[in-house]
Amino acid sequence: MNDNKWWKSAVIYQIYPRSFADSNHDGIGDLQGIISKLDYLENLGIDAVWLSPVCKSPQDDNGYDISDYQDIDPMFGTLEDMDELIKEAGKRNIRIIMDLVLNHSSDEHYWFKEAKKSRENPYHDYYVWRDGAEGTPPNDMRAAFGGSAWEWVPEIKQYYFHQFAVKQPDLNWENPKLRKEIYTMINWWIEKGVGGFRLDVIDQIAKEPDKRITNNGPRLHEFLRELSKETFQKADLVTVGEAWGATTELAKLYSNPDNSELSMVFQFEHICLDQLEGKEKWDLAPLPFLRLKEVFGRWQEELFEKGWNSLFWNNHDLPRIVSRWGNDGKYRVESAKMLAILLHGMQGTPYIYQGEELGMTNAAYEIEEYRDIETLNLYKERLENGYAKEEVMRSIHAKSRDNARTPMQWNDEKNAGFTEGTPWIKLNPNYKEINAAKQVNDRNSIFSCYKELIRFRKQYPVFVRGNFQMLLANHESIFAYIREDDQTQLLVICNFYDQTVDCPYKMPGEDMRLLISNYKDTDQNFILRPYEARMYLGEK
Ligand code: TEU
Ligand code: CA
Repeated sequence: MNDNKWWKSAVIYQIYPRSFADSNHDGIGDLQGIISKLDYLENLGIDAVWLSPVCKSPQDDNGYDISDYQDIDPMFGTLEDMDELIKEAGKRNIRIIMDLVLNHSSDEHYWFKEAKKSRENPYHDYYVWRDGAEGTPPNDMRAAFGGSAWEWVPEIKQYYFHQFAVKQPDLNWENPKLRKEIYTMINWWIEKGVGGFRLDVIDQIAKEPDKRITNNGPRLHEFLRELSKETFQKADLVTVGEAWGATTELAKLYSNPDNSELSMVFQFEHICLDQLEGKEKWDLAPLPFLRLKEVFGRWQEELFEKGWNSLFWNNHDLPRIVSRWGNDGKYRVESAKMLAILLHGMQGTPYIYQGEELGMTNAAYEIEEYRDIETLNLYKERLENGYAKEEVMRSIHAKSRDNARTPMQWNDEKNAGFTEGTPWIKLNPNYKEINAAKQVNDRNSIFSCYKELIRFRKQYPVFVRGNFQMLLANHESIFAYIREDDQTQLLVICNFYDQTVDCPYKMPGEDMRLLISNYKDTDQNFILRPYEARMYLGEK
């Protein structure tokens, strides 16, 4: 059973290696760069680091296109560097979580190079092939990064299926030989001492393209249970699956406390709210605040004692939260702290994406500065389809994945201390103002707020095991809730907007004390200032 697992009181920090810290001046972050920043992470107090992919890759999708699962890309370092990272992190009680990309590989993987040689090749069946005539793919399914999901290979007169880029052919999980090969590879990483895995688009592995099924295929949970039994269950690991198609019902399967599948999933219901219904993320819609509360409340309540939540605002695919649901101008500091306090009071395992703990913001660049394959394809496609350039740029500024991928802002010196060379992507020019050096020793910084929130989760069991009750569910600007276990009550009250508001919910009892807030003094009359957030704790 999963009841006393370490990852239930853990806070996990995500590193996007190419943008974190560059040790050898080539402008790209690397493993030695990460090692040099372990003290920073130890100071923050996190328990584990999720590393976006560092395996060998042509980097068409920044490492989410792997050509060798058992080697490190030379750009990031060597296997020896990886061993050193695991060891050095371990000394600081930090575990290393690898990113497993199992839905697809790179077309430069040995398996695919073999697979496309002939229909008889032993690796042919590692991928998803269909017959068809040139120019007439099996069906009109589209790939996530634009274009058809089918690519013609003239040598063998077949199409292969790819849900993402052309250079990311989908792996065929129907093939038991492939599955076995994957388990061997995972067990090799477990032997190396990693602390767990994040599983990329795991809900898409059981695709059935003939039925136009991409995620949540009929065999998905069967595959997951086999995967877990053959690998994860052999060690005390954390596993988190990326599942855009997860509902609370499905999440209870994935994160079943019997440990038969995964520890938890990333679900995206709270993330997809600011887009037009039935459209793409680029089709912007204002944040529906009441729905945000409804979504969080439902996930908190439904998974209570039946599964486990992950808690996150950000990752390498998402815009910066302070620019999205906070205020990256006048109230940047207040709103960044408010969003942190709101999320870290909930039940689940919180994830912090690099720079979030500093309140890093979106970057609004000219198109030439973007590097992401998804953004570049989108720009081309929408212009071809007659969209106005200004409109496309507005979408890109709001939603491009590169918003999260600008280099980490360490200090106000050259290139924000990220590299002494030429950075692979332009720095956000606000690094003079927003950087780690300025915040680490400032008790009122966003960094210190995160640090305290991490500490509370270790100190007060109510953070881990308390139930959840939404307060003021229909209030138009306040997000408030109570967490409770047999001994303690935790109360969180947040103003989500830049207007002062009178909070109708007054203190439940005088014995509650203020744990943390984002203003220096607290108003006893419960008038909440712009983005004001308060967290109270009381013994029952
Ligand atoms: O992301 C899955 C995914 O569906 C995203 O591409 C998402 O659709 C997009 O970013 C939002 O529009 C995972 C990885 O996190 C991402 O970085 C990879 O590009 C993708 O899988 C393919 O491996
Ligand atoms: Ca480097």
